[in-house]
Amino acid sequence: MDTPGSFDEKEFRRLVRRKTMKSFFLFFIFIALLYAGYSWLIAQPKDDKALRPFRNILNANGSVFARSFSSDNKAPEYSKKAATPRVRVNGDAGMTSELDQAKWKLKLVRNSGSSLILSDTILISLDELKAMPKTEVVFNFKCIEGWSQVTWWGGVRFSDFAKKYRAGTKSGAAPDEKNKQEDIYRYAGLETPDKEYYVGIDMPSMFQSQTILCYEMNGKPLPENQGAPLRLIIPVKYGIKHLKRIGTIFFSDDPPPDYWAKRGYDYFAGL
Ligand SMILES: Nc1nc2c(c(=O)[nH]1)N[C@H]1C(S)=C(S)[C@@H](COP(=O)(O)O)O[C@H]1N2
Ligand SMILES: [Mo]
Repeated sequence: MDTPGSFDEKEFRRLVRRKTMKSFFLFFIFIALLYAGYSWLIAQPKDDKALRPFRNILNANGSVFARSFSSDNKAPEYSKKAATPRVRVNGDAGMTSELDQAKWKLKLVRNSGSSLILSDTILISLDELKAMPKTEVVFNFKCIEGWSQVTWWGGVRFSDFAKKYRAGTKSGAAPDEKNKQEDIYRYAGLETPDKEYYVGIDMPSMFQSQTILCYEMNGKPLPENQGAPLRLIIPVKYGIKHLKRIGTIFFSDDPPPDYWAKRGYDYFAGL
């Protein structure tokens, strides 16, 4: 710098000024774009509590996962010894009203198979379900709140149940490998007896071999706060879908209303 002529201070200042102006200009454009984008976003209508662009992203993710879902894929299973003896109790929506456990029966709304009668509802007792083959599953139960625990459940495999009671098809035929794809409803809906908690679940997940209508936990009758007399255990889904205290099961080609999806969460909620 002490060599005369090697440093033109004027030129240097001009350069610095130009760069500074450019940076400021870009900075303001950036802020303006950010502001415009944010204003646009928060002005969007909401779809079940989630802003529409976010809901669209959730649904797009959901359909990608639904398409790549295979009923042959299993959630990892653990040994019974790995199951925690103290199972967390979480969520009591639809569980606060009185329920006479002895009088309880499962309401199954199915298609009669006749075009004259749209649906017939049958009542199924817990004893009838217990008389069916029992399936047990030990898996890592995950809640969207961020906790998880290895838990052990027992009950009737949903696919066995659907076959026996000819549920989930439009023709009223027992669902098995021979069904035509169009004959199987796209969704199952489950709700508590008081209808305060309800979930909608895609049928491939319902028919997955680890999905059970559950009446046992840790080899003992299901405690009331864990959903007695009957709850859903569906290891391919997050906790929100494991509805406790099932009152009614029905089927539909449209997605049934879902308690947490209405409150802004992902409908598919797969793991
Ligand atoms: N009826 C009913 N079922 C429910 C809920 C609820 O609030 N009501 N909460 C869900 C949520 S968010 C979780 S994580 C699990 C918790 O099951 P647990 O209490 O057996 O741990 O239940 C699910 N099933
Ligand atoms: Mo949860």
